[in-house]
Amino acid sequence: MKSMTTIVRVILVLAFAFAAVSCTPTAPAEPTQPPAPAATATTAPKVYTYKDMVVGFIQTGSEGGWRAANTASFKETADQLGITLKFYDAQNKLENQISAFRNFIADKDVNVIILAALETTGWDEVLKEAQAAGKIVVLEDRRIDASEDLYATYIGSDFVEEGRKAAVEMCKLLEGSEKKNVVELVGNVGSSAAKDRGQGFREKMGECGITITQSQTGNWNSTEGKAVMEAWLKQSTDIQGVFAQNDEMGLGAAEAIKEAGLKPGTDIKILTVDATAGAFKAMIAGDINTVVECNPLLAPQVYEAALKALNNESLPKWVPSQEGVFYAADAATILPTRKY
Ligand code: GYE
Repeated sequence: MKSMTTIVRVILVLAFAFAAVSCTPTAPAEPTQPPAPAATATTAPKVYTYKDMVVGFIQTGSEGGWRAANTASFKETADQLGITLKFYDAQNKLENQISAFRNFIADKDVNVIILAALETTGWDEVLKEAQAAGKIVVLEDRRIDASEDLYATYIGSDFVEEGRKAAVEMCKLLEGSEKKNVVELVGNVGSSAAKDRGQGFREKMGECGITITQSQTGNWNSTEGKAVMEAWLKQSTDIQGVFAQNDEMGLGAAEAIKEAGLKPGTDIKILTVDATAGAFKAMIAGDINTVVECNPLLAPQVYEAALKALNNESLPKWVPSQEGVFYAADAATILPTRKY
């Protein structure tokens, strides 16, 4: 009997031992770490090239030689770089520029909008819409009164400096003159070019006693420039100089001076801004005395800035153009070297 009891005891011990092994929850093994995720290649941001650029370009219009050269610069450079250019001519109407801006915002293909603004104001809403739509905006030629964080950068001239240069050069032209009455032909009055050139001229004209006796817009064109000058000459011929804010208005003024029986460039000095071929030819003819340069060939700089913005590279908020001054004595030599 004893041995039976022993056997039963052994069996029971063995059974329990077995159960212990199978039920006692083994201390959970170290939780197995989930497999390290495969090293996910971080998705590198796309690097844009010029061929990825689809540009909506809103031009002011086609008011003269400077504008024609500016437009040609954008079309030719786009072809050279393989950029898709959607060009819009606003025909000098601000409402056309605003609607074109919205059309380019709605155009899913357009990733860059370039604007040559007719006026400095009225842009905040469309700029915010463009930003919300993820479109890069670059200003060319004309600056605007809007927050800098609403556009990538502005590529264009320092028009105030152009005005200062104009006054300094007019002082040279009128040196020794008993009177220094100057009349000013202004571009379209809401534009940065007109506002800033006028400001710069007024900053420096006092250095030699220039007085601006008349100031009126000729809207950048020779027809209106001539008509305004004709009206002034009917009032008084006591005018020693003309400050024309662009070449076309200066050429119109020269015509009016001739028709009044006076000699432009001699009886009345003429200074213009832009330095297009027409101004060089007028300097060679003796009708215009001095020209302050304003560079229209901006497309390479603008497209380069737009590409940097597409690739999230930092940009200054303004890239000023480099420009000079040209004199009648040098015009014949320089004209053959000019691109516009
Ligand atoms: O001087 C004039 C054109 O914005 C700098 O616009 C440009 C001006 C230029 O109509 O000829």
